[in-house]
Amino acid sequence: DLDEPLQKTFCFPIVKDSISQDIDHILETQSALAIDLGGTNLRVAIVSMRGKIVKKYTQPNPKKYEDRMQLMLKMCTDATRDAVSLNCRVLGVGVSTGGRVNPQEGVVLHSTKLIEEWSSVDLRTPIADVLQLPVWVDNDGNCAALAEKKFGHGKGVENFVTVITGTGIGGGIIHQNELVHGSTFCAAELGHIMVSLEGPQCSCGSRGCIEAYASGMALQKEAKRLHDEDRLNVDGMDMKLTEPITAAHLINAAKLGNCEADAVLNKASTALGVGIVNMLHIVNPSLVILSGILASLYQAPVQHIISERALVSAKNIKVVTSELEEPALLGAASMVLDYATRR
Ligand code: ADP
Ligand code: BMX
Ligand code: MG
Ligand code: CA
Ligand code: ZN
Repeated sequence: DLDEPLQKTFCFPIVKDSISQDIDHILETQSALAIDLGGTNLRVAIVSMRGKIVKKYTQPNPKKYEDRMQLMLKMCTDATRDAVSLNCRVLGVGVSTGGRVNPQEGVVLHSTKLIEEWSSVDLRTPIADVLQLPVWVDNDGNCAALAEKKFGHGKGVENFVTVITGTGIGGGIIHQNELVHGSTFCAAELGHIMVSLEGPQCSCGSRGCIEAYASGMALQKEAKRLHDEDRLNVDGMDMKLTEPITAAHLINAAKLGNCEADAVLNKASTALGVGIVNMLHIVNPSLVILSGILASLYQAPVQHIISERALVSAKNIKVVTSELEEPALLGAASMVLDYATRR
């Protein structure tokens, strides 16, 4: 066996290997705490520098401000405790949330009915006080865009748009490598692009928004309506009476030949497709990334509607489905990882 100094002198590959192991170690251990507050779920995760979710905690997002803050802080302190035993050094906290967010202040300015009691909420101060860590906050769709840019299909893409389907529809715009926030932090609220003058009521108070046609909640509403009228169930559909009706039932029914369910999905995809054509004509991205639970359902129809209804110069824009497990959470983490490691 060579002793250490000799190894360094004669066996360069071994030395190089140990350096890359050190870098590996840093990339594995330096991590962020990520929080995502959505219309249905509250998630917290420990995320490594490489974008790996080391551990994730999910709870229903409480309806009341006090309960929500309390649960969020409890989940965070539990996660920081677990981080120690998982050998993760937490550098800071990144928060993704529905609503208009001022990222400079770390404040949620305003929310739709999707998250109640969630306007004029300072998130930075209480989280920083409890955890004694720096805190970054942005809108969930914007976070999803950051995640695509750092870890996903948006890597190296200068101009792209992302649309994320959950309870609602979130959006993020990367223009010349930067997020677009707008003059009052209301840019990229892509769920509220309107595609009809009448159209279904949206949780924002308006109507005809793509969120009111194509979100998880919109499909769930339609599924419930068909179910109540006894028109959802078809042969081969195994539905327990106790389980709550979701968008999944509607999709399943359509697959098994339920024409009405199929018509609802068609309308939803068309509304989303037309909404995305509008986005193409405003920001002219080179790529559209769909994420969230319904992304794969919408990818092909949206691509088709673009080919039919976009201006010639925007017809060939590609629509892809995200490969990221949790874009909003990963984007929240990326705000920490990018700032905390900046020299
Ligand atoms: P949020 O960020 O809004 O809290 P999530 O991204 O966690 O939401 O997604 C929750 C939404 O997805 C709910 O509207 C729920 O009904 C819907 N959903 C859950 N499971 C499925 C599924 N298997 N197929 C389609 N929709 C689903
Ligand atoms: C709503 C709106 C958006 C958000 C989107 C997706 C609020 C509280 N939310 O359109 O800001 O990006 O929902 O949210 O105003 P999710 O609940 O589907 O993740
Ligand atoms: Mg969400
Ligand atoms: Ca947004
Ligand atoms: Zn709306």
